Amino acid sequence: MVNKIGVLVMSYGTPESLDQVEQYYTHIRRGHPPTEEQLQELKDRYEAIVGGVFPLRANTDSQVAALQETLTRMNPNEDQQFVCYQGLKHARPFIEDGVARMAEDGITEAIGIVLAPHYSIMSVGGYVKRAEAKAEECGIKMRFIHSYHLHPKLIQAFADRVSSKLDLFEEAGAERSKVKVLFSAHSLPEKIVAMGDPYQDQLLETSAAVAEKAGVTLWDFTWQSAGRTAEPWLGPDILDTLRTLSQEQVEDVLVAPVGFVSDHLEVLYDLDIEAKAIAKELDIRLERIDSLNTDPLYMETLSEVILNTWTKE
Ligand code: FEC
Repeated sequence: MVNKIGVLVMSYGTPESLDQVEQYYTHIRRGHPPTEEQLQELKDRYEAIVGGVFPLRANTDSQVAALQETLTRMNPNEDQQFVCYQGLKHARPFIEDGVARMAEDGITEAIGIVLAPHYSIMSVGGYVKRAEAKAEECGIKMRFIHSYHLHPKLIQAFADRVSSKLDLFEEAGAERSKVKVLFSAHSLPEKIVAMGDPYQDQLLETSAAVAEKAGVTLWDFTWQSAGRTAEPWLGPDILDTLRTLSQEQVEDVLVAPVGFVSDHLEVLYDLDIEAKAIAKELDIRLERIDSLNTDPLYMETLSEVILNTWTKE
């Protein structure tokens, strides 16, 4: 008999329509509803990217489907079958819904992975805590992958994207070695540093590995998308970094958001609209690497990490 193993594939989640933005934002703010002004500002950002469509939903669906296909193809053991379930942090199906569905299907053993390569207690840690609690309630034995930020196929996938965008700069007449590559990721509150959180170090390790693979020497790391709260967030923010680069007479910048794996608001708005507008004012040519989405190398990264973790433990 084939043994079915659940794979809880966790991602941030996004609303399904503009009507759901308030509920979604309230969930992100741990039950505190946003003000009218904050809500309108977020709706405006969604409308600006694709006119009220929420690309992260279709992208997560496609990633989970592609992962299922890749895992099935790469799984060497015919006696066990890996079955993917989706669990979102801030929207339906919630992480708890995904675990409950596994239980309904009779799954007793599962593994959890997040569609974000770097660990922070405030990001991946939050996903894992919720999945663990629900799994315990449902009697499912679960193990988790906390990070995979240096997997060679992930590094290769990012490096390929950096190289192909540098080709475009060259074709447009720029000197390849003078293009500044800015690796970026979602900022988090500064307090994580005092907590000894590995998030920042892991991001720098990914950036250095991608730069090396792509033969890039002129690079830096910057934060983006800091939350709109009073507490200090990790900086510098990309908008400030662009201003500094302008003072240093840098004309060509390629941003590589290595903390994200798909097209969504933080990439399509914060980089493609907001950062590009500032770059234009500063006379900087700013381009962005394509997102991984269902890149086969990314799907193989996830599959290998899942299969290796499963057989090792
Ligand atoms: O396209 C979409 O609909 C969703 C895009 C989206 C992704 C994403 C990823 C991460 N976040 C992380 C941390 C925080 C913290 C706060 C926070 C707030 C927001 C808000 C929106 C939002 N995030 Fe997000 N995040 C995305 C979207 N995020 C919208 C609320 C408005 C705003 O501040 O812009 C602050 C919460 C608080 O108020 O306490 C912290 C991290 C990631 C990357 C890892 C992951 O994917 O889990 C870390 C995608």
